[in-house]
Amino acid sequence: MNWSDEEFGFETRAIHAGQSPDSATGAVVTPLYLTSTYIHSEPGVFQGYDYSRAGNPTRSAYEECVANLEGARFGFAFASGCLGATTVMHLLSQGDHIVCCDDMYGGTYRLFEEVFRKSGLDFTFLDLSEPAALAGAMRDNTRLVWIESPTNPLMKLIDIAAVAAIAHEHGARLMVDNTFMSPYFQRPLALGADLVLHSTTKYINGHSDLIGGVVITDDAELGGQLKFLNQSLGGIQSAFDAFLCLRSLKTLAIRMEAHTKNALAIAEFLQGHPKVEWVAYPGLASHPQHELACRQTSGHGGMLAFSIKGGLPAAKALMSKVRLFTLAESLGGVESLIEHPGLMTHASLSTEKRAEVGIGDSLIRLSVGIESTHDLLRDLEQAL
Ligand code: P1T
Repeated sequence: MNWSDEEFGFETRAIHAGQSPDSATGAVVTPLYLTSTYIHSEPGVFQGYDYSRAGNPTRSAYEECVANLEGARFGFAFASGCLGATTVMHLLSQGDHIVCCDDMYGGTYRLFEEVFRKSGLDFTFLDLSEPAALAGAMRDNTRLVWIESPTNPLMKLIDIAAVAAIAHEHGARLMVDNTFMSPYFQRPLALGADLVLHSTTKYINGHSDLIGGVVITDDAELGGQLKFLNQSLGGIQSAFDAFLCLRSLKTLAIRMEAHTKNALAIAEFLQGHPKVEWVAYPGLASHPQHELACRQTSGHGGMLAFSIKGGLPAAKALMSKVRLFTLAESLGGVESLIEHPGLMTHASLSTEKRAEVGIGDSLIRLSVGIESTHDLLRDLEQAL
């Protein structure tokens, strides 16, 4: 069946794309194929699968479904978001230059600066909230532009269509880390991006019970290269984790709506609280790029950042007083999390780098879950 987005809505495709009843048993749900290898009827002749690093039916169904949701033909599931990023870096060669947004997940920054710079790749990090800044950073050897939108943790937005146009003018490709929005709210490939990454640890799986990543493209050449790299580097997602992600996709749409409803209520509450300096949530009219958020995404998601008055002591006091919000790294799960980027997710950045990007001591990040709105508000109110 062709689950085209012209014919079927997101929710339908999230439940059916890449999946049909099992031909051997009639099982409605895609079975979990726990096998490393597959029979050959004679040497070199097999029924589509020969070895699970190269392909596994459960993983294939999931890869097809998640790629479909991003409006693409090719998806590759990895053991983590970082392994997806690592594999993308292997599309490049020694001496190539990459331009990245300056505010990004600390682990991705560390991977680029402390691993791939040593292998001869060159990186420039800069604020791309104004896309025109990109043109000045492009060089003859720039092959890739790498952005998050919204950025982690400051929730800055980047105009994907504008950045794609500048990257392409200079012969480079654009990668968008779409982890915060999920394909339900933002479709970077339709805006001109060439590649999309998700840490599926977050919204795509949504239940905080696995680590995973996926890289998606609709470009046949990139798709072929990624297939080769995924098989050669071997950073594949396990069949069991692919099974869980495939199941989770079925509720992505309703989860994202619930995350957004709660996050907006919390952002509005925090914005009006005397102990809060500022709140960064793209769904608030006070967000400097609210207009872009409304144009580029169909919803604002569950992530927000805010600055508390009183610096680190006040931030620590709040994080010790919450009862429903769990003090933990990660995001995108059904349960609400609170964290301190400077001491937790972005601790791998030097103090100077954090200051330069704007990740201060009073910055707190929330991943708003899908618990009762009232309970979440009450928890923050008592803790503040
Ligand atoms: O943790 P992993 O699945 O390897 O994904 C890395 C990653 C990539 N991109 C973004 C935007 C991310 O937020 C992450 C992981 N982030 C966290 C663990 C965090 O708490 O921000």
